[in-house]
Amino acid sequence: MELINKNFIVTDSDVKKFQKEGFLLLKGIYSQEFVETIKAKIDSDITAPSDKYQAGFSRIAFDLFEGDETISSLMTEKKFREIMNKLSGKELLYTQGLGFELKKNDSKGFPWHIGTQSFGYQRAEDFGCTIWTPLVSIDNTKQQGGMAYVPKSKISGEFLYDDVDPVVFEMTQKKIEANEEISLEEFVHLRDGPLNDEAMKKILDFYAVQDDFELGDALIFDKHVIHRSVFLKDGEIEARAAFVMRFVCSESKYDKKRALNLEIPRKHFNYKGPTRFHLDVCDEENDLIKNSKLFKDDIKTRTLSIN
Ligand SMILES: O=C(O)CCC(=O)C(=O)O
Ligand SMILES: [Fe+2]
Repeated sequence: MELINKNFIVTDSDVKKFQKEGFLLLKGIYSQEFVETIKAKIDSDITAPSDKYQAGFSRIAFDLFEGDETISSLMTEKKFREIMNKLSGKELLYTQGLGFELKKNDSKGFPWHIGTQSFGYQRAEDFGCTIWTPLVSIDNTKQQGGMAYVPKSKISGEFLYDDVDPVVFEMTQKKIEANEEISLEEFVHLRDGPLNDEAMKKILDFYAVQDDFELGDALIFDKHVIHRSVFLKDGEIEARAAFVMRFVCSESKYDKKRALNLEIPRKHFNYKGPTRFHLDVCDEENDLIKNSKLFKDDIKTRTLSIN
């Protein structure tokens, strides 16, 4: 099967744009066959969310398509590796596949956020990025249902990894230890508020970009890009699923404290997280993520080396 379209190219100005803004529309990157294959497979793998944070979706999945042949073929395809290497300027490591589904007229998806969960096992300074692929076409003049994202040259989400996330979890832990009253709603507000309280939301909405997508198009965005789901309005399309792949720089190291932080609210409020990946991927602070026991059988496939 042809996975990447033969005609797809990354220009030097694409690279510049991606480096500056943190995201890039990959117009027609995938073959129709690839998209159809993923679309058919994803349907049986995504399920109703368990976690408060994923409740905005009708169905989700983390750690999707482990060992899947189509994904392995994509990761080992020369052209795909060259594209990823050229855009990021780095050797990348494929970490996780995810699925998110919005049901029309119903699912809110995620408000403005960064990858607190998906990049929450990696040091703040290490590079990470996502390829987001919608499995229906997205028309912003009609039903919408895509994503909105803010150029990091305007507002970067770096301060959330560096400052806000660590203190929100620390503050929650301290309140719990001091037996102070903290409700789940309050925690959710501490986590979502910095990007979604009134003035910040207004600023982000003002600078937001929303692309249209045809089948075969995808969006690459790095972990500093602040983004949100866009509501799927009434219309012909019943639901919008998206397939998501996460990548980290192959020299990334484990941030154990950040990973364990994610468990603080889950333990206290007694709800289940969507994945154990951040807990199982490494054991010790600063372990190289590429040496993970989770990757021991397929590290060559996951490492997008171009040599
Ligand atoms: O598909 C969506 O609406 C959200 C996806 C997202 O936030 C992500 O891939 O990081
Ligand atoms: Fe996200």
